[in-house]
Amino acid sequence: MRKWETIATYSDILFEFCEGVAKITINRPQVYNAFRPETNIQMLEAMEICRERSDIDVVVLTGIGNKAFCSGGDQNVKGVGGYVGEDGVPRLNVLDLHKRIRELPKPVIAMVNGYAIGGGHVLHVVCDLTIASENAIFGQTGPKVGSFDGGFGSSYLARHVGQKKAREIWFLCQQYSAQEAMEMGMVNKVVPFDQLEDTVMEWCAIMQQRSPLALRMIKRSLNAELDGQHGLMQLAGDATLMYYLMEEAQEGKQAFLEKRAPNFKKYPKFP
Ligand code: 2NE
Repeated sequence: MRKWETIATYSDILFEFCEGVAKITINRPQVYNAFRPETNIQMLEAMEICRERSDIDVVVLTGIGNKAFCSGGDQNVKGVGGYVGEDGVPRLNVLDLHKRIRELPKPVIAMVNGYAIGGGHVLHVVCDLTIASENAIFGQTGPKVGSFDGGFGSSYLARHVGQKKAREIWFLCQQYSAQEAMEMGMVNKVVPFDQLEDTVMEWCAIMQQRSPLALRMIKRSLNAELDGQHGLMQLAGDATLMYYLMEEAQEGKQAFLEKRAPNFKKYPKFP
């Protein structure tokens, strides 16, 4: 039996920890785990904790129950200019969550346990890996319900499935089985529902044996190809982190503090 410990308590999500894995579960079953602004604010806060806590190696994103991973934006609170939170302000803050998932220097797995529809489909697309149960259903609804995601939800999707298929998914707004989604290249693995969490945890355990810094750098590198200057900045930031870990960088700082000329000659140059 796996024992999940609560990291923090929220109204819209569960945020739990087990064996180096943080699990964020959208907990709004009455609306098939649709998100409202508060849901995204809570997920953003949880992601920040995942970033800071060095005992968290991998993050899993899922939805409560066996019906839905996430059905996108909560249509009950969609107003003019975005989804309206309890503060009365319309927001599209799920885009901040997309950025946070891509920026997190740790793998994020979408554990898709049912419908991944609309903005819920985009959420799984943005994650690094997707493992789905056999009952999962994938699709976009934007043009059917008066919305679209022209960001990662389309451009990154096209990197997964190709331009023609991405246009089909968005233009027709049809639904696809987990098997079809895997054949298209947007899902890594499909398993029976009762094996979903075990399989996700097995994949997490494998990644936990790998070098965290190597995983971080490969995530940054794969993102950089699509994310332009922002992606390069993230990759370069990590290159700087690695440089700071070297004696050569320490010598520069030390020489400054000791008011002497730095001696960089003693460090090897690689071809
Ligand atoms: C998910 C889907 C296909 C399920 O269909 P079905 O027939 O199995 O269930 P049903 O009865 O439609 O849904 C069950 C309950 O969940 C609520 C429904 O209203 C229903 O409630 P009750 O009638 O039982 O009280 N529900 C489901 N999705 C909801 C939602 N998104 N907001 C509020 N309540 C929801 C089917 O339910 C469906 O198609 N849902 C709508 C999906 C959708 O259009 N989402 C928004 C897309 S736009 C978006 O997410 C977005 C974007 O495009 C760009 C940026 C940000 C967000």
